[in-house]
Amino acid sequence: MLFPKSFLPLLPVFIASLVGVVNAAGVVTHDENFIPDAILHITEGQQKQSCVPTKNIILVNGTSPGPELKFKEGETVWIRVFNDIPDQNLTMVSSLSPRPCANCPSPLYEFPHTCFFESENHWHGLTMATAPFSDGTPQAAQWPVPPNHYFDYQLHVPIGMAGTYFYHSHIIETGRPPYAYDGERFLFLQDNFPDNDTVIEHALLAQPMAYEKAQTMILVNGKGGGLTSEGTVCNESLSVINVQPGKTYRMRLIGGTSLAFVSLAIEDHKNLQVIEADASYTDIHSTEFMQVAPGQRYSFLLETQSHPAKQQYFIQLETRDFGPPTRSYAVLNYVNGYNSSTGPFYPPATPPLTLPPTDTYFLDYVLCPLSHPEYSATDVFPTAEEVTRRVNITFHLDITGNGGLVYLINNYTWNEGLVQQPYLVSLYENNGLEWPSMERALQNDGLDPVIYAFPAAIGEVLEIVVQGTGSANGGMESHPWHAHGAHYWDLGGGDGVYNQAENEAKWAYSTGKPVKRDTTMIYSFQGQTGIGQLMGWRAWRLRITEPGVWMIHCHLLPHMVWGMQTAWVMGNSTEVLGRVPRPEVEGYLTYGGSVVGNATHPAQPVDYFPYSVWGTGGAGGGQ
Ligand SMILES: *[C@@H]1O[C@H](CO)[C@@H](O)[C@H](O)[C@H]1NC(C)=O
Ligand SMILES: *[C@@H]1O[C@H](CO)[C@@H](O)[C@H](O)[C@H]1NC(C)=O
Ligand SMILES: *[C@@H]1O[C@H](CO)[C@@H](O)[C@H](O)[C@H]1NC(C)=O
Ligand SMILES: *[C@@H]1O[C@H](CO)[C@@H](O)[C@H](O)[C@H]1NC(C)=O
Ligand SMILES: *[C@@H]1O[C@H](CO)[C@@H](O)[C@H](O)[C@H]1NC(C)=O
Ligand SMILES: *[C@@H]1O[C@H](CO)[C@@H](O)[C@H](O)[C@H]1NC(C)=O
Ligand SMILES: *[C@@H]1O[C@H](CO)[C@@H](O)[C@H](O)[C@H]1NC(C)=O
Ligand SMILES: *[C@@H]1O[C@H](CO)[C@@H](O)[C@H](O)[C@H]1NC(C)=O
Ligand SMILES: *[C@@H]1O[C@H](CO)[C@@H](O)[C@H](O)[C@H]1NC(C)=O
Ligand SMILES: [Cu+2]
Repeated sequence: MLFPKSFLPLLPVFIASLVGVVNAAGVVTHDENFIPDAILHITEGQQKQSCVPTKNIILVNGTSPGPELKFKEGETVWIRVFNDIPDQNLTMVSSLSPRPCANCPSPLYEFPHTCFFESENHWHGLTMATAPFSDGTPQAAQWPVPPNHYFDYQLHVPIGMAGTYFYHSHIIETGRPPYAYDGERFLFLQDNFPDNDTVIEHALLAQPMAYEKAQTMILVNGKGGGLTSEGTVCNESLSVINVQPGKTYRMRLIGGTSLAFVSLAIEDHKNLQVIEADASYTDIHSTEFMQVAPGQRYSFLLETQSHPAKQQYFIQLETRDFGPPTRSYAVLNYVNGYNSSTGPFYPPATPPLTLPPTDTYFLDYVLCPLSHPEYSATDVFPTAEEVTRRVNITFHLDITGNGGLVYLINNYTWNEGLVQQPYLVSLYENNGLEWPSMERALQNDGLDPVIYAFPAAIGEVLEIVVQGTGSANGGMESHPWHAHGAHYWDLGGGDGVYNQAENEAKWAYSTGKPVKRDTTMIYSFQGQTGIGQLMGWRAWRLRITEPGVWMIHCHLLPHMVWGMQTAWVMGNSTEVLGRVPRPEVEGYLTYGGSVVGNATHPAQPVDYFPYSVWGTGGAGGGQ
């Protein structure tokens, strides 16, 4: 067991070793003798997805979704990502995608103003495992990768972090998963818009806002068919999930959509046994349907029938909350023997299932962290008494004078003139961007409005309450809130206003216990309230242990575009900048610096993990 059972006793050691790490993490030259653990080529290409006509989308190794990546716990890996898009910058983003940035006035500005909508590529949820400049958030942590260059991302997967992460099928294997199963299958969900990213982005940012179209439908592993948001029938061939009778499969359900909330069930297979939520193992919780929001991941065990009455069963998926209802399918295909069909299969004429309306408490207060010491969280759930500070993220959708849309956080909106560089770069350079002030933050519910960041000190135990308020017309939408930097203990959510004592009482009487998650929901509940009135909340607890610059944001891409995101600076300057000190950090501080490689220059990244407190884990260098 290389990974500490608890962060707390180790914390002083952690900080001391960070501060004392000078010259430890060395710059390495990845010349022609270097072999990355995985290679990905990002391109843009014309593709037809289901019933949406051919348009330009982002491809990973020529496909969407991209190829699967699998790593083992304890391993340190290098993933080389080539930006083969000739005229666009790229980052493996926090949110969803390999992100080409066509017209980004500044990296900070660019975040709410570009370039996504093709989803699949980032180190989603794998936050503690990324080296400081490998998290991928462009405005927070790093410059984008220039065209025709590559970047070597270093990831380390601590023991105890097994689970389903993002990047299409980017999973971490344990040597011994806590549940037995015969195989695993992916259900990677995407949504599919009639327009390309450039068109959508411009329309979202137009004054007045001009994007009114909904996602056409849901894709499962890149394919889909059924009922589109225009009300038309889309008769395209479906994804096929092959299974054997009488077996148990781990189904990995990944919410790779950019807007759609999805409800899903399987014909004649009513016992979906949830065992993992956002990479945290849970005790088994049985449900007849799943609900998955953008950014969320679940695993459930599916026991197949021993003597199936037929060979194909439909997996039925419907969108919820945004846009007109759509319906899509995949096929659970029993491969019973020599005469089994492998398709193609098409959508049924009538839906075999009736899916429930949105459950606004889906899996809340019922999941329990897996009660097995070897797989339980590495820190201990902080009680209400341990909380040292409450922070509010209070959001509000406003309509500008010209009809544009913008999200305010704690009454402030991002001022695009503020920073011309990624936060972390500015903090190193100390050129104009001072360290966020806790004094100012305490006067604004946790936000320093001058720097537009939430500061936190290492060792604090925060209760973060994300609160929705009625928009400029009193409306309230659903939002999946996602945190980088660490998984938080999820305290549930509800209608109205958060009340800690009431919520504690609710936990005391519920069957569940808080689980460590990274993407959880604020639902729209009644969908309407007074303008500015609090309505809908989600509460988290978090021990601040990871120095760095991290994002916490809504995972709906249009909402991110409208500013529904927050930057967090955790730790003081010694702690944050000490992770990779000068002079090693130099190559990261300029756009196109020595850290990126190209045809004539090898990449020279910092080899961060061999020297880190996480231990060398795997091979410490990759191979
Ligand atoms: C992506 O393509 C490259 C080059 O063709 C190949 O070397 C690499 O293995 C592929 N990556 C994956 C994950 O399949
Ligand atoms: C996106 O679509 C618009 C309108 O069809 C087109 O003018 C533009 O060239 C497309 N952009 C890309 C990158 O494909
Ligand atoms: C890429 O990003 C750099 C740094 O922000 C910027 O100067 C450049 O114009 C961008 N290039 C493109 C094609 O967007
Ligand atoms: C869908 O297309 C398939 C293959 O062309 C065809 O066999 C099937 O009858 C079609 N279904 C409907 C409802 O049109
Ligand atoms: C296919 O095989 C099953 C037994 O596995 C048998 O019951 C069925 O009749 C076969 N179907 C055809 C079309 O041969
Ligand atoms: C935001 O502004 C409203 C109205 O001016 C005020 O009532 C509220 O207290 C403010 N919230 C914060 C977090 O400052
Ligand atoms: C957070 O919001 C609640 C509800 O509006 C308010 O009572 C509280 O004062 C706010 N600030 C803090 C630091 O809790
Ligand atoms: C940051 O905090 C550490 C630990 O408390 C302390 O040793 C160090 O001096 C602090 N650095 C700054 C710049 O305040
Ligand atoms: C390759 O990288 C080197 C070093 O960053 C740079 O000087 C050179 O211009 C780059 N070549 C191309 C074709 O971009
Ligand atoms: Cu949102």
